[in-house]
Amino acid sequence: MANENDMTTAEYGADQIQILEGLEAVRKRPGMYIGSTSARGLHHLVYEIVDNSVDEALAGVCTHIEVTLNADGSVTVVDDGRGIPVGINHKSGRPAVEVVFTVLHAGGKFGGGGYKVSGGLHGVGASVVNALSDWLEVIVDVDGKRYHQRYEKGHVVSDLKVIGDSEPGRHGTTVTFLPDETIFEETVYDFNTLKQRLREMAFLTKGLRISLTDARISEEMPEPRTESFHYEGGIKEYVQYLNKHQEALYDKIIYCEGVKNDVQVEVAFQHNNGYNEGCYSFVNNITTPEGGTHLTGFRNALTKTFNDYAKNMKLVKDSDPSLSGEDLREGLTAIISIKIGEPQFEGQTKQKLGNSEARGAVESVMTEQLTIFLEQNPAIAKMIIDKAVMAQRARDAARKARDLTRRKSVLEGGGLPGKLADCSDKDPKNCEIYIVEGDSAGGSAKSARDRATQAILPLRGKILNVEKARLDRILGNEEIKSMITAFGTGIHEDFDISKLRYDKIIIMTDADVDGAHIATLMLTFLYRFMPELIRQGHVYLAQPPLYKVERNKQVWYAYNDDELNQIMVQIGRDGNNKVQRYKGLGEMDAEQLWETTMDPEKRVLLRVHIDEESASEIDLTFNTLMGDQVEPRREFIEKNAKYVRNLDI
Ligand code: TSJ
Repeated sequence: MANENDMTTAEYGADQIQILEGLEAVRKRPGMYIGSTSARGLHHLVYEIVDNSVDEALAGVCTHIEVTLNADGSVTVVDDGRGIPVGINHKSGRPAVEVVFTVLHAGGKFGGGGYKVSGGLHGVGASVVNALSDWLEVIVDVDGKRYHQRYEKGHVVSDLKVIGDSEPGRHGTTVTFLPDETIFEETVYDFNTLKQRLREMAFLTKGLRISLTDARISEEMPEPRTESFHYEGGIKEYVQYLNKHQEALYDKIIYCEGVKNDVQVEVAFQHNNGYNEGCYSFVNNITTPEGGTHLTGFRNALTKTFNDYAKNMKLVKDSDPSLSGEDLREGLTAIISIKIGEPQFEGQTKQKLGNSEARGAVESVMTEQLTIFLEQNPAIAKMIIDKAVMAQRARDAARKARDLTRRKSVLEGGGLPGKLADCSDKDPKNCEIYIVEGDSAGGSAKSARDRATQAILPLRGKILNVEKARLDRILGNEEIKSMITAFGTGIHEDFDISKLRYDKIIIMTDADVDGAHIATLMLTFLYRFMPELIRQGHVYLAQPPLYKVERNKQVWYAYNDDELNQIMVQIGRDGNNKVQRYKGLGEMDAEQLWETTMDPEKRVLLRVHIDEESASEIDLTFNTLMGDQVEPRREFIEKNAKYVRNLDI
C-alpha cells in the first residue's frame, strides 16, 4: 500500500502496528469479514455502519438516522445519538472514536448499557468498513463541538480535531465513506436494496425514523429522491404492511411482548384468508431465514395454545385429531423478533439460531399472552380454528391426491404428460423445456423446435393462481400436474434437483400485458413450489420480438420500441418499410418463431434471479402481483416491462 510508511500519526507503538496488521488482514481477505466483495458485500458496508446507529436508538438515545447516496459514489450516514466518544481510550492512548475505526472488533467494547445488537452474520464493526474504503471521514458533534477525523484505506491521515462549533442543539455522529473500487467488484449502490433493508430495520425498531436519499442525480433523476420509514407500531405495522394486499381474517394484529431469561421477545401476527405461510424471524434485528430455536418456540406455542383452547372450548371433539402447526399457520403472517446477548448461529450458512434459552423464552411469553388474548377474543379464536380445520381437511385431500400421483408415476414408469412433446436427448444437461402459452403457439413451437434438445409443453390459457388456491386444488390442476411431472423434481419437501429433466425451463408467453401476467403466474408457481430451480438459475423467460420490419426482402426484428427506432434510423423512414407488430406468438410461423425466439444461436433469454436480501419483500412482491386485489397487479404490469421487481431479470 502506497501510504503505509507516510502515516501522519506521530508515534506508534506495538499496539498501532497490530492495528495495521489487523486492517491489512481485512483488505487481504475481505470475504472473510463481509461475506463477499460482490454487490452484497458492498451493501453490507452500509448495514454495518447503520447498525451502530440502530444500537444507539435501542439504547433510547437516537431517534433519526439518515442515509445518503452521494453523487461521488460515497455514502453518508448521520444519526442524532450521543456521538461516538471522543475521549482518550486509556489502553491505546488514542481517542475512542479512532479506536472504533482502526481496531478490529473494537465496536461496542467501551461505554455501556443497552443492547449491542450488531454482531450477527457479518457484524464486524466500523473498522472493517474503514479498511475497505478508499477514504472515510467521521464527524462527531458532542458538547457543542464538532470533531473530525479522516482515514484512507483504513489508515489515519488526520488526527481527531475540533473543526468548529456544532449547530445549536446538534449532537450525533456523521460517517461518510467511499467503498474501495480496487476491493469491490461492484461499487454502485442499488437504492431499492438499501430501501428494503432500511425499511425492515425501521419496522424492527419502533419509533426510529430512517430516511434514505439518493443524491446521484442524472438525466433520468434530475432531483434527489428520499424515502422515509418510521413506524410507531413496530412489528405490528410490519405485519399490517405484509398483509396489505390480502384480506385479513380478523382486524386485530395479535401482539405478545416480554423478557424472559435475558431474552427480549416480541411477536406479532395476523391471519389472512389466503393459504401461504409468511413467518419471518429476526435475532438482534438480523434476519434468520433458516429460523432456529426462536421460531420453534413460536410454532410450539401457537400449536399448543390453539389446540388447548379448541379442546377446552369444545370447538373440536376430544376424539378429533389435533390441529397441526401447519394447519394453524395457513394464511399466517408473523414477525418473531428477539434480542439476545450472545446469539449462537449454526447451520451451513450460520443463519439459524441455536440458543436453547430462546425457545423457552418465546414459548413462555407467547403462550401466556396468547392464552389471555384468545379468552378475551373468542370470535377471533373461532375464526382461526375454523380456518385451521378447513386447512386440515384440504391437507388430507391433497395428501391423498399426491399419494395417488406418486403411486401412478411408479406404476406407469413415470408417465409423462400427454401434451408434452419431449426431446430425444436424455441427458438433462443438454435439454430445455419451453412452457408455452396457448395450444396454437404450442403447435408452432413444436414444429419449430430442435427435437433433440428442446421439449415443448403447451399450457391452456391462464394457469391457476397458486397464491389464491389451496394445496388440494393446486395439485388437482392439470396444467400444474403436467409441469410437475415434466420437470421430474417433485415439489416442496419432496423436491430433488438431481431429478431435474431439463437444464433450462423457459417460459414463453406473448410479449404483451396478458403474456406478462401469465409469466408472473408461472413464476409464482415456481417460486412457491420449487424455489431452488430459480435459485440455481434454471428458469428463463423467452423474449419474442415485438416488431418485424421488412424492406427489400430484408428482415429485421425489434424486441422493444427503442430497437424499432434504431432500426428505422438505420434503414431510413422513406415509406418503403413494412412494419408488423406481433400481437402474439401465434402470429409467427414456425420458422419465424425459431429464428427470433428459440434458436440457441440467436435468441436472447432472460434468466430469472431472486434477490435474496429480504424474504418478506419477495413474498410481498408475489403477493402484490397475485393477491386478491387486481389493481396493483395491473398497475405493476403496465408500468414494468421487467415483470417482477425482486426478480432481477
Ligand atoms: F460504526 C460507526 F462507528 F461507524 C458509527 C457509529 C457510525 C455511525 C453513523 C454512528 C455511530 C454511533 C455510535 N452513533 N452513536 C454511537 N454511540 C456511541 O458510540 C456511544 C456513545 C456514548 C456512549 C456512552 O456510554 O456514553 C456509548 C456509546 C456506544
